[in-house]
Amino acid sequence: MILIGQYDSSFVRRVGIALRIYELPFEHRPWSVFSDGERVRAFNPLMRVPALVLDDGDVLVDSHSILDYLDGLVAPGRRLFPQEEPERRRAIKVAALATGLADKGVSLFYETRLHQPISEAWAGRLRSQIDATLTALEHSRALSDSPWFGERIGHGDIAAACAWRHLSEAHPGLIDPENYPSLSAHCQHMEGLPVFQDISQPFIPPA
Ligand SMILES: N[C@@H](CCC(=O)N[C@@H](CS)C(=O)NCC(=O)O)C(=O)O
Repeated sequence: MILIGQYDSSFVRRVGIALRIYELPFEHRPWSVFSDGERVRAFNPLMRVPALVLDDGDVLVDSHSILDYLDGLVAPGRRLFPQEEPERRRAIKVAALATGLADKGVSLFYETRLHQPISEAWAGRLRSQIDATLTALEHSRALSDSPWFGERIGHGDIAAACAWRHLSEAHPGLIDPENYPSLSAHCQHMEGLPVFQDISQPFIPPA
């Protein structure tokens, strides 16, 4: 398998971390959606990352779809979503909120860095969506011990930490960790894990 995209994308990173935890061998092509846009488009008409090229040449896009496929490659007991309800739906909800949060962070970056003039109404809406979602994740995280669900980390834990890192680096000063103490501690802990240190890249703004 070939994973396309840079690890400064929280979406690419969550897929890379899952591939590593699942011990699935893959090649990594750290292409930028801007400077390598046409190379990315050859694999994904959306010109978006992540894209995962399978061994038969088929290409999966969108981190959730990719992880759904990868989960099917491993035994149920190793999957990174809990298999029992209600933990499963709760973890799926956390992952969805975290990836939605990352989407808002990406949109805010594009609005403030790539769009002239900046729409303050749109940027303000994005900031309020980011704050409300961080608050919801904080409440959820504060209710759980470590890890968030079950006995080991899962897609929800990973997605939240990847989104936090991207937001912090793409929007310095936007997040005040003191407002989200449980979430902040969670993300710090995750970043200390070997797999997070290995599958990582500081944020590189598009040229
Ligand atoms: N919902 C998608 C979001 C992927 C996404 O927004 N990727 C960004 C990089 S962080 C991208 O490729 N942006 C380029 C563009 O949309 O033009 C997923 O979960 O994979």
